[in-house]
Amino acid sequence: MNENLTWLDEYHKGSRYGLKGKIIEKKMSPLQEIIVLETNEYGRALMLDGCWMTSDKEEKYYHECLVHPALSSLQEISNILIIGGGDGGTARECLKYKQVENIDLVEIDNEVINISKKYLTKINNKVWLDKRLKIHIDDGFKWVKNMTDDYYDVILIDGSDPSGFSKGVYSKDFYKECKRILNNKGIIATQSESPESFQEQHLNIIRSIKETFTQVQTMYSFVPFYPSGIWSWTFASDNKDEFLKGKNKEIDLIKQSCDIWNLNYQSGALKMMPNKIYKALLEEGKSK
Ligand code: SPD
Repeated sequence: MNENLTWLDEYHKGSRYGLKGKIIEKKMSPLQEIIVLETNEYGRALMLDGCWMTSDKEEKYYHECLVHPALSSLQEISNILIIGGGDGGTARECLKYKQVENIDLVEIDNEVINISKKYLTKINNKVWLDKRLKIHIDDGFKWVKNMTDDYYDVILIDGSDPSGFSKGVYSKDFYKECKRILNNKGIIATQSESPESFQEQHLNIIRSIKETFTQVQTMYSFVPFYPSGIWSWTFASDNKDEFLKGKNKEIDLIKQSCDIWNLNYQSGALKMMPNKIYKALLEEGKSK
């Protein structure tokens, strides 16, 4: 590929994060602009409303870190809820666990699913054929509000940055509903933005989750082309015994299948909270 190459950038607070390639899809859905870029170095990359979501090359840094700390924790996992995740990467990682019986993937934008099915086949190959995966085109907050108590073992929030229609799934009211529909051993995992380029959003997510659950931990790692590169995932539960301790029986096979995640990586990443974030949270704790 060497013709018609163009730079496509995410602009964020006076910086820009770009990839060079060829635009192979660009359309407006009723909710947002969707672009797929074909690149030499990063493979195919998905941008929603000017923000990078995923690419063939770096997606495992993100999806493995969102999914495996939570799923590898629990001895039994049958029912999973994914909010967002229309590119299929999060579902792919969950489906690796043979004991998983049902995944409800609730994506607000049908076009993201259609375009991901057509172009992001390296990320989601075969995922859509797995009968355990049920796709629901719906608003995540509405879905959670209408769900019966104690239903899910794991809830994974794989949304865009918290603004516009995504904002609701990062709110305290939303986390309260998640707690209600998780069973008593259940774990919630959410992408929790960057401690550097989205510091306020990052702190707000952790604060709201800490007000809702007794066990909360944040893991830090890299997603190379997201603003500033450093990213985070926050995990929470009311079950101390099976929280981030790697008790799932399928863990050895899962480790072999991963490019990024393993329990060592996880335990290092769980100790990476930048001191300014640690101090900000500590000060708030003291003032309560
Ligand atoms: N700034 C980008 C945040 C995007 C988080 N979700 C990415 C979706 C990948 N499945």
